Amino acid sequence: MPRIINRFSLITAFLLTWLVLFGGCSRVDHKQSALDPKGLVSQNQYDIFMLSVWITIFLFCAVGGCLLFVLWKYRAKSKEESLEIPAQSHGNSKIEVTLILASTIILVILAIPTLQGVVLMNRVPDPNKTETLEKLGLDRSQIDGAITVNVTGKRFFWVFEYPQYGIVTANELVFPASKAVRVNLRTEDVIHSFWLPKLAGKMDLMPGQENFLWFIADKEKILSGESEADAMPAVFDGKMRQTVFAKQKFTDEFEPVGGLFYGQCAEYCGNSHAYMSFRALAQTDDDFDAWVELYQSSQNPNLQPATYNPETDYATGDTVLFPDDSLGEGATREYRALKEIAKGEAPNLSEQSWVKKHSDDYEIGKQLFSSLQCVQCHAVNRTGIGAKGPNLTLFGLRTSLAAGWMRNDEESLAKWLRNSNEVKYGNLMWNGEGIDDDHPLRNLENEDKVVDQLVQYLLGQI
Ligand code: HEC
Ligand SMILES: [Cu+2]
Repeated sequence: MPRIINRFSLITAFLLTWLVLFGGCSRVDHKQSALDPKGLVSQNQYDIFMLSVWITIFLFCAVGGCLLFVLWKYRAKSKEESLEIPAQSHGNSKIEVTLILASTIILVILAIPTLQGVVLMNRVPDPNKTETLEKLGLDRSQIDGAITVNVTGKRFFWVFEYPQYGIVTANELVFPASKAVRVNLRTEDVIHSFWLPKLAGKMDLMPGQENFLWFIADKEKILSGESEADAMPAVFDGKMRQTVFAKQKFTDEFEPVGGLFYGQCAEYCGNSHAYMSFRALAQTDDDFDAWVELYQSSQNPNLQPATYNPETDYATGDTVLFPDDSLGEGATREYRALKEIAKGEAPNLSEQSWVKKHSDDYEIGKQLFSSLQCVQCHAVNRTGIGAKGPNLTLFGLRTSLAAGWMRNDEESLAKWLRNSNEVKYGNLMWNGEGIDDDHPLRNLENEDKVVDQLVQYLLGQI
């Protein structure tokens, strides 16, 4: 009987230990898992990791096996034997040389792919080296069409600038799935670390030094048999946001959405470090181009609507400004042409010709955005590249809020605006330089109407 109990408690202890040790680990394909590579560079790092895991398992078995063998073979078989002192010896050159050689060979086996991996991650392959491309399974067009993103880490969010296109955004890195992405890494304050486990691995951002990494998604893995439109919902028309919200009901929920990758700052940088995440959104070439175009027109001051001009022909959908005194003295408001309007044809706001582009709440929210001094830190155009806060152009297309980790919906956004410190402790909107209790942004807690108008304005950026 005691024997059974013994065995039973042993098994229980084993299972409990297992549970404690691995209960915290979740699915291998979880959002920030390096064990679920979906790109060339991350796959390479995964392969090297697995090679070292197998080598380690082999060593564990070999050393452990030898130990068990020796323990068993040379055990004392009788009482007398256990009292005898065995013959003493010291060293065995043959065994020692063999062990040194074996360790060296193992290190070389590990070093070769590791060094190759370092070379791979440090430079985008030369498009003229057909042989290298073939070995990596890449097509020349994937490299020729590479895009560049200048990443700036700031406490506690990310700025993404696309120098080729002259646009800038924050916290969501939109990229074409079939092209290589060069990432230049800079920081404006302390050391951060850019970690995009499923695609790119990890690299530090150092003050006064520019670091680099690159990645290219494995499109087949993202599609996994689905059509492009289903597997990679478009960002520019809001499909990505809808799909993410449909699958993930709460802020902390994770359900995989094709084309959506999670990243994280991986170097402690202050109070809100744990919430300094970001997202990378893979797109088809067409959807990426459409997204770039939309951004370019939103961030191009020459394309902003002008005051109505009786000397101009307007096409259906054109936007112009008309004065609107209901929004304040000298205020203007955007109107959209409902039909083709010839020169001077509809100088007045006839309902058959012009329609208000935005709701009243949106327009008031837009004014509040200036009067409450949000513009002190936020830009809704390209000029804000050095701004203290994230660029909010087309904010209504973003899936996430407060650097990648919250749902960007009306409810979370209102919560954020009421008291961002409660949502993300230590963030530099609430605790920024020069912000004290008198600043308007610290006094929105009970201003439901104002908060709602700001929300309408911000999410209306589409
Ligand atoms: C002192 C500068 C400052 C002021 C003033 C300021 N913000 Fe911010 N804002 C920030 C910073 C910094 C962040 C990034 C916070 C984080 O995620 O760590 C931020 C984040 C945000 C975000 C989330 C952006 C994203 O990419 O997730 C929104 C929305 C926002 N602010 C709106 C506002 C509004 C509306 C106002 C005016 C009431 C305002 N901010 C005033 C600095 C400021
Ligand atoms: Cu950090």
